[in-house]
Amino acid sequence: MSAPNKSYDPVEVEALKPEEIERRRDEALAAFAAAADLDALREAKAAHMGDRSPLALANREIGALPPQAKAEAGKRVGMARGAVNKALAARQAELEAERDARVLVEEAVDVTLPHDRIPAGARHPLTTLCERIEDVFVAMGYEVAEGPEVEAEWFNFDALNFEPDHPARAMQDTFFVEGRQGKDESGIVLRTHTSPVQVRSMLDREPPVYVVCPGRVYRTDELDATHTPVFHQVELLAIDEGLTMADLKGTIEHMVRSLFGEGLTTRLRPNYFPFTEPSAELDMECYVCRGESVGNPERPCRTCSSEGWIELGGCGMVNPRVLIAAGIDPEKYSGFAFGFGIERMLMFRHNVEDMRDMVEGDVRFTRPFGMEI
Ligand code: FA5
Repeated sequence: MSAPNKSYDPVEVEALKPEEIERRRDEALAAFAAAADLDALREAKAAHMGDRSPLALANREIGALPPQAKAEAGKRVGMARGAVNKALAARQAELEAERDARVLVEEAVDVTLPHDRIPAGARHPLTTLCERIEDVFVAMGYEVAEGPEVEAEWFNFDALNFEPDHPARAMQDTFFVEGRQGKDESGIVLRTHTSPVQVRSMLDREPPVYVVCPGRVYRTDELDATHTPVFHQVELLAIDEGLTMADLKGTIEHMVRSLFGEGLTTRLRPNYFPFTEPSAELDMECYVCRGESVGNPERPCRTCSSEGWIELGGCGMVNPRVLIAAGIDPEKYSGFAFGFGIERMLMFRHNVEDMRDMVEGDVRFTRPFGMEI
């Protein structure tokens, strides 16, 4: 700001000359008119109306004028600033109206369109059931173990004590990826059960071994209501000193009660598997009728077909020959194993009548099970 000056004529101060004020005013008006959007207008406002703008600086010069000159200079600068302010407000309103109109067009939402055209997926109940089963065993101190789906014939059959001419080795039961090249060579198969993971787990660890092995398995079965060529099993293996069938039964009973309800019992029926001795088929008490439908035509039970028992899977004490193949001393250690199908369990747990529904990948099947995690 210039020093006060009594003989000072405002017209002589460069910044206050009428033509200079007019020029600054016109520059501001042109800048506002040229601003294409609100951001550009904000910049033009700072340049032409801000504290350091020419008209603001000219306004400050007025203070240094002699009193008689102040009024005239003040009027001139005031009118110019008033015009600039008005133009700014008008342009601001214009640009805001333009923006609002554009947003209405660009961000228009057609509320009549069908919503969720890409339906949200859902986790497959086979996956969530598998995870629940794993959780039961992890809580008991078991470790989750996995193995390859394309498996050496040795792990799938030989190490599990299947004789070379066992019918399961035939092409009509097993998908062969590569046949046996020589007499002592192992072929390659799509694993027909999760039991090869037993052998892998024993070879990978020192006893005691407590593993739960979930996984996909393959058989040359036709797809029908109760069979699929690709299905899931969970395998259980415990190797320790002094384990007996009682430990096996107690462990499975704990699983059954955790998944289906307190107080349920299990029963063993003799069976044969080459890799367990003795072997058994394990049934659980029907969790729906708890046996009350047996011999009671008034109260039939769909879940167990009024038999009172539901078949769960195969089990037994690990055959000493399998322990030897996996490098474990059968004199010191014993073990039990159990394997069952997850599709079958899902069927009786949720009244799914047709296994084909599980493999079709239709979200209308999976969605009612919810987004369980
Ligand atoms: C076995 O696979 C043995 N490895 C189980 C085992 C493990 C026995 C450990 C002893 C010790 P099995 O062939 O019975 O057993 O099959 C087990 C389960 O797989 C059956 O109970 C059934 O639930 C399921 N399963 C078999 N074939 C199919 C199929 N085609 N589709 C769906 N589930 C099947």
